[in-house]
Amino acid sequence: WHMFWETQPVRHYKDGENQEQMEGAIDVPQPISDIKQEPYNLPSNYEWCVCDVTNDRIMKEVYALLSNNYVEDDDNMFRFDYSVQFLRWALQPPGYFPDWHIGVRAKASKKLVAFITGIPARVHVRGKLVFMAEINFLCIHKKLRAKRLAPVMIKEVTRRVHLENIWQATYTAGVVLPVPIATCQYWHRSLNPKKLIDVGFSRLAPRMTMSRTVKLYRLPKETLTPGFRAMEKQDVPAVTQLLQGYLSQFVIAPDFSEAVVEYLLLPIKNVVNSYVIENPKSHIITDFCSFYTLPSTIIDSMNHTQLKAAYLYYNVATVTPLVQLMNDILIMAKLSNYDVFNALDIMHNESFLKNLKFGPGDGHLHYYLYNYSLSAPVKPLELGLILL
Ligand code: YNC
Ligand code: MG
Repeated sequence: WHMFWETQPVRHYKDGENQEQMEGAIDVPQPISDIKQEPYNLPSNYEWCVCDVTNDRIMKEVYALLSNNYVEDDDNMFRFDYSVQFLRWALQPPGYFPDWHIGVRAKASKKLVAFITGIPARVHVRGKLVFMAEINFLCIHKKLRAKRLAPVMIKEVTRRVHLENIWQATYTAGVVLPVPIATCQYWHRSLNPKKLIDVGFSRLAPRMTMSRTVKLYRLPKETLTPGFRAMEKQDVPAVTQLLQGYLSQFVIAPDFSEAVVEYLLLPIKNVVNSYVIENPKSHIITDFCSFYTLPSTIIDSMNHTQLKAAYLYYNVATVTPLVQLMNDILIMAKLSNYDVFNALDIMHNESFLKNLKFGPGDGHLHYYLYNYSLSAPVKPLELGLILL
């Protein structure tokens, strides 16, 4: 029973699986003038604020909230440690709305106790272009949990999205809510097996010694594909073309303009790494791959405080075999001292995961749409969208 979600324009379990579903918006847009003009009411000791992500002092508060209270794994051993730089990058794409970065403060102390964000995105859904909000970083301080604050925050971000005449949203979560459009799994590729075993992220396989394990995951000292190099600004048109061509085959995929590609995919140290293959003779850009940096805090460890993780982001292989491209990106991550490389089983990732010694993780990532019903659920390999 979902007291809040029952009231929202999302698919519900009672809708019935056998019954054929319509595809498209669940509720029609309202006239903007009918949208509530004032924010929703918070419990009387709390107040709304806008978190200006360009402000260092405010970003320190956001970082403190998230690094202590955001997503943990099921065993509470690791917690996401999004950096300030990363949050700035994730929250200011072209056309972003500053007032979709919403905080809640205690009235008396002004302490930041909760956060939720939205950014605008154009997403293709089975060939239709839909303007959406991507909702992320919903976080409530551990001491304020289970007080029904989350529904108020979700309603408030929804109100602000509606005021921009946007009626659909997408989000991912580790928890099951009504109703996932797809359920994916993370796979992990050890780069620094000794540390991963030391901190309890992975275990020594039966009948394996540490030295055999280290050898198993060893990677070459340099990339193998001729013409592999970091993406540069001049590559933006070619990379945009590659992505548009490749992503059009998926049921759900972002609509990438050159402006968005330049913003999201040009390398930023410790935030996003992107590479192209430039054919040494023709100088044509034939392939592209990228990852983002999201460390986790190791909650109770003696020797280590942080796990340095790379997450596979967008890739396009047109000439180089995908498995070879992915081997090169693993090599780059290893050379940059990452401990682990993570990838979802979306797009064509299944084709290389086992080959490149990724192992399945526990825990799932569920994808959702708000106010949009699909006529059929989507398989992970039909997903072309990655949220940060
Ligand atoms: C969640 N992750 O089911 P019912 S992911 C959505 N996403 O409602 P309370 C969630 N809803 O079931 P707490 C949710 N988790 O009664 C819980 N809920 O209908 C629902 N964790 O509220 C839940 N971050 O305030 C229930 O719960 C209701 O105090 C209960 O707060 C929840 O960013 C939370 O995992 C998650 O900080 C904030 O546990 C808290 O427990 C926390 O009593 C650690 O809430 C961090 C964490 C979530 C990461 C994410 C995506 C969020 C999507 C939100 C939905 C967006 C909808 C679209 C809006 C725009 C629409 C347009 C147009
Ligand atoms: Mg609460």
